[in-house]
Amino acid sequence: MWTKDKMDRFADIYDRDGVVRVAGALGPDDVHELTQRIQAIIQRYSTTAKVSENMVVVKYDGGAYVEFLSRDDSAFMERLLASHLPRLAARIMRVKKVTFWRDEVHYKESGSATNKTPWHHGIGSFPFKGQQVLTAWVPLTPITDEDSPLQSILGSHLQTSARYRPPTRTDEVDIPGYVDIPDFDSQIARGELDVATWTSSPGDAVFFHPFSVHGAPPNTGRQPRMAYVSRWLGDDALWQPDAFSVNDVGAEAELIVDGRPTGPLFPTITI
Ligand SMILES: O=C(O)CCC(=O)C(=O)O
Repeated sequence: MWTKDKMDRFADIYDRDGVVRVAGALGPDDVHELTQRIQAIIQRYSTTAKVSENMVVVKYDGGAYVEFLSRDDSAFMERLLASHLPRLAARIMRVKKVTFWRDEVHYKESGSATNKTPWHHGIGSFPFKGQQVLTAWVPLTPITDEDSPLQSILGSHLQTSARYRPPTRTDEVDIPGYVDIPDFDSQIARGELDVATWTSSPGDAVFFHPFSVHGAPPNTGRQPRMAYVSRWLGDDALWQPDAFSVNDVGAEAELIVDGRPTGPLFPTITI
């Protein structure tokens, strides 16, 4: 489907911008099946709840996250592994193999003024640290300017000397190497930064670097917005959690060997 030249072009754009869109990374059948399954989960829970051993629904005012779908539901894992996503992830990071880490859904209700995603980068909260922790953000609903499109600050992945404190962490914890998140909105308003707004079709994938700063405006549109996110580890990604890292109880302790997750829930795909 994608020639080697085309894949190399995706990797070149990624190296330059820290983010690249690949149209049609998931086919219509995958989009349909994932959408049905995710909608069923979201409708079943009106409050934050544990769905199964690892899977959780976290509800907030204006939306929900569903985390660790593939850990407990093989239908998600099978679709993911059979899709183009792992191979695209490897090509974009220019590595020979990728290890699947986790997946999640970012669901935003329609007609909201408040359910934005603030500017942040992933590395600030990932327990795996390294340059090769790639995110594939795949909308399952059509994304216009009103439907909370993902936005990326182009080239921001080149700033790797400091990690930004996650926007959810307003507590007093201080960790060396972390700084407060800059006022990107003011910098953008002054024309100092280039921002890409990823309006897209269901099944398109936006791949982005762990240091790439991204966010999304609220979903002011008429339909709920659903994005399916999977995260992929390249060679240099190692388990180094700190006090800002998101919880990943399922990957901890005995599943981590030499800094890498092991076992069937963390398959490695070699290209
Ligand atoms: O979908 C969104 O609004 C945010 C996604 C995100 O922050 C991520 O996948 O890291």
